[in-house]
Amino acid sequence: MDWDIFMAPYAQVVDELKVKLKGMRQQFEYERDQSPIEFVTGRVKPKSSIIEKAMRKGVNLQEIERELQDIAGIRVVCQFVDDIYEVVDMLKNRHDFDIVEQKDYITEKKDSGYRSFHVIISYPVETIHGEKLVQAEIQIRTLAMNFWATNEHSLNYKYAGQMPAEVRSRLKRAAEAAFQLDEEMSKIKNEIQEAQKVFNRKEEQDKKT
Ligand code: 0O2
Repeated sequence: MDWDIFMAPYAQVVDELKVKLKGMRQQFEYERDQSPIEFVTGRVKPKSSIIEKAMRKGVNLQEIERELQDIAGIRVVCQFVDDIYEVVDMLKNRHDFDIVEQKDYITEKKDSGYRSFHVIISYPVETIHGEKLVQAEIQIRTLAMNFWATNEHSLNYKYAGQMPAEVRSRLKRAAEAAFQLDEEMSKIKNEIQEAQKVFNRKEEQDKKT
């Protein structure tokens, strides 16, 4: 299999989705002075990770496209837990892709302590051979969930699946602390948003003068 040819549509999907979701963020800022989307990132899964995941799941090369749903990955990071569900609803209302599956790891966190909302989509991408349906995974999470997941991901990599029990249990406690932070912030969401609106307007004024 020619890897570059195989990966090209995935890279295009990541680029297109980043533009579209960043556009949503921008539109919210113009219309509401604030957005449920804090920032958007995207990546194409590296070849070594694709092969490692395929082997772990017992998937052969011909089945990769169907079985690995996160070769194209987009991450939408929000300030508040409510914002996650607002973003999910907006994704459901779009007509430029279909939702294949959704996984709510917020109401049902993973054993590791991981929280996030995953939406798997089927995205029609134009290639030089015509339209191709490509799966992509959109992970939607709060800043606190993202902080935790990024740190846990690094530790998982460091310990290559052999994480000491003490580190694992600290991570579980940290996941709960991060979630408590989300809950506390949610309680003062309105106040925070009012303050941010005032601040944003001041910045806009400063830019004009
Ligand atoms: P990377 O490096 O982020 O690409 P699985 O069989 O659980 O590995 P599956 O069934 O494809 O994966 O779907 P799932 O559970 O929705 O997980 C897919 C992705 O979610 C992972 O991709 C991670 O990005 C993220 N994720 C899931 N569980 C955890 C977790 O416990 N900790 C962290 N930090 N991230 C998690 P990859 O391929 O594992 O990694």
